[in-house]
Amino acid sequence: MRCFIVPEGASSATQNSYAQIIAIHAALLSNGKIVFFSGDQHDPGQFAHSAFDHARLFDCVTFAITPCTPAPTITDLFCCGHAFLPDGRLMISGGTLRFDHFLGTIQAWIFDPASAAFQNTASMSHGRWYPTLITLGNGRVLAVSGANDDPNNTEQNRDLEVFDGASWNVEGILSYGTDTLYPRLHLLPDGRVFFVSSMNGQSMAWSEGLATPTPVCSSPFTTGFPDHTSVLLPLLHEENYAPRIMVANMPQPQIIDLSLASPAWTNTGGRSLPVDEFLTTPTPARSNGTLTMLPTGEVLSAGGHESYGDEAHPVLAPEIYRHETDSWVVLPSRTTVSRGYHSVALLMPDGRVWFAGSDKRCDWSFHNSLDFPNPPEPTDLQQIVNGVPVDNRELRIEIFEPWYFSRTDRPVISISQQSVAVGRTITFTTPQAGSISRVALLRAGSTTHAFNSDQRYVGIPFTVSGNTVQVTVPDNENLVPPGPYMLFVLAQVVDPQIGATIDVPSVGHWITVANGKSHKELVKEIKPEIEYVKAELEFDPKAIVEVDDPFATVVDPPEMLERIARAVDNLSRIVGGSRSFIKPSERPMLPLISKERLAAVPIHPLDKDTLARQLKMEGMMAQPQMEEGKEEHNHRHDPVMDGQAEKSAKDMDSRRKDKKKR
Ligand SMILES: [Cu+2]
Repeated sequence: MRCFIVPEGASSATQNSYAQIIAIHAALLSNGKIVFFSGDQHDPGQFAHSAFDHARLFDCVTFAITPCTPAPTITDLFCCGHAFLPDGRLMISGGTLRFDHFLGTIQAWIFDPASAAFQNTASMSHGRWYPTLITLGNGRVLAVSGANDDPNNTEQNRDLEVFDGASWNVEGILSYGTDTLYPRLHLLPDGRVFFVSSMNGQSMAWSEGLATPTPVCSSPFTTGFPDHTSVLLPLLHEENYAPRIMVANMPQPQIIDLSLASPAWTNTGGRSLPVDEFLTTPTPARSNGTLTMLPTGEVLSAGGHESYGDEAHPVLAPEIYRHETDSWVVLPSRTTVSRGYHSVALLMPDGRVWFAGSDKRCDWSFHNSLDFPNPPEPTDLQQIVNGVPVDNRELRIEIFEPWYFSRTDRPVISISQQSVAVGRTITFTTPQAGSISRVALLRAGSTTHAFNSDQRYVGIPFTVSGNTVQVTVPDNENLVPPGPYMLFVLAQVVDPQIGATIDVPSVGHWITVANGKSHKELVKEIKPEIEYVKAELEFDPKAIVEVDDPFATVVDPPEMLERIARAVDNLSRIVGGSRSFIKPSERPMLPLISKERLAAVPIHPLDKDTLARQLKMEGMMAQPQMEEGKEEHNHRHDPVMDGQAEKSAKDMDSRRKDKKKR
């Protein structure tokens, strides 16, 4: 077990600038690379110059850093949200439309690992700055919260908006318009999206078809400030996939078992860190620390500060939480880089953990006067040394090798299968087949602002015959939402040193999980179409006898052909295998949410204290009041997109006004 800064053994000057850009957003791609990006890099100067082209790739094997081409240049992805699409591309939406006081952009992008490029896609109906994106079981991506694009509307974006592969659709609305930035969300096996973050003191849940989230229990928090984090603990077949969620970064983490009839947050086992030169307590908070799910099912808690932005008190010793024993263990191998606000952590395919990013101070990054001949004045919050704004970007990358990484007894698997649908099987061989204790699917992570909305661990049933292992992926797309996963195998090994039996993980093998249920939905959906065609084609002698014109009952041939073609298209998709998306016109029938139902959702008046607190998050601003009426649409907008946005903005505004009248 050890930690090291890359490149190992290089000079500190090389290590100090290695990442080239600050890694505020990061995702593990199924080609074994990590994409990381940061738009304006938390820098008002780069924002003012529309210098948003900050994205890089990190190779998890060679540690090489390479550019992404092209990276977005018209949208500032600083403080956007992201989640994986079923095909392994990364859906990204929102970001910074205005810097201080922050507004969110309506734009959305898709990052394609194959071309290493960002592609602009359909915009959302309103802006989002600090949104959370999460992939649903049907492969659509849900966007929640974020500051909107309207300087006169101080509510956060309340639309529950879903991307279906082609466009965004508002499918519900949050009950609360404040305290919801970067909400910590988890998809439960029953299809509900569970909100850890407080909404008026409650933990809520929402699923498609509901107008608004409904309360589940009280939240462990009274506000939505995102320096805490949460993780969905391993979903294990031997536990009937009971969903348990842990929240951490506070001195006393808490856990909830959502399989219980009346779930409630309770304390986990206690923590105790050795008090070092930085720590003032054995139970420090880890403000903006990260939680990373390891292949063993252990959760690695790392980084953070004793309090928000408290650079003097970094928490350098990682801890591990084991949910089987509800216990915390402090690891002997310490990280060396202080990681707080805007830092990230990701599990790598070989089981190591990647740490990057962080604001060295919780104010602006820097603006490089060499890049810009006439940079705007630094803010009074910028650290200035000898008249030069200090670069606050942490560019060191650190790798953590967990206890199992260097073992020579890690199980080795041989597998050629690259994809599987839910309800189907994966087959592989291994000489350790007889000692396998678990097969787990770990979803590739995507993370920002101390939260990883994609990471997910599902332990699935398997059978062994000789050296062959057959694994069945449960037929529940809400348990294993479609997308990129790594298959890890754990084998029982008697450790020669301690004499005990331990579960040692393999390296990860990439496998794409496809959404099998969309087939079922399509079958259900196609049935009426086939019935329609059948009815039109059926010869009805009675009808012909009763009407004067026998051809009146014959449908228009082009229309009929069109319907038949569509039915055949759908059938070919079913026969041809899995598919990623259901187009809007092909959706299964869901109860539509009428404007009346949306309007009936209560609006809660803006809490000025809450707003002030949230506006302080970026750069600890002193003056949170909004500059009403000053802002026009940002000049970097695409005029075509603007027209659409204005139209939907008008719709939504009149909806909001209607509600406020009530
Ligand atoms: Cu941020």
